[in-house]
Amino acid sequence: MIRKSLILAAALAAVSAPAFAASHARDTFIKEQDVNGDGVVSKEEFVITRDQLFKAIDADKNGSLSKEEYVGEFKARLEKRLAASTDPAEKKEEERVRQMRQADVRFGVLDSDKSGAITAAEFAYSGWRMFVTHDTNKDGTVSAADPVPADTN
Ligand SMILES: [Ca+2]
Ligand SMILES: [Ca+2]
Ligand SMILES: [Ca+2]
Repeated sequence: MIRKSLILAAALAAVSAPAFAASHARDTFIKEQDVNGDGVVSKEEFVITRDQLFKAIDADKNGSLSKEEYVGEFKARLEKRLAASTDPAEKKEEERVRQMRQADVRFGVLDSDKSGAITAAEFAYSGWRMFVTHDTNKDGTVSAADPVPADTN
């Protein structure tokens, strides 16, 4: 029984990503939005996935995202990721605090009219800016062909 779980742990460690590359943000963006799996995110795919994401976060289906909905959805995904991570507990806690602080800041940025909730229009606008940021070669799609700026933060 013990041996079995050790083998499983080793297998899990082997499949987890080794290093944090500079192109990580772009590649994650592609992985999450590339609906048809051709390695390219078209504007159409991006509109579809953003819309799905908005609906998924809007837990009470009132057409806008409250802070609880936005931060709560992020926290759920973060906790899943942290649970799968092999980092030591104190590093996870550090990451948790940092990420949650960023989520808080992001909510404030997304809620551009400071109404206390993110509307579909505000969400679409921020998404569009994200798409444009990743489309560094300005061809209207995001793919591995888009050069990643050296300074990513
Ligand atoms: Ca695609
Ligand atoms: Ca809502
Ligand atoms: Ca591009």
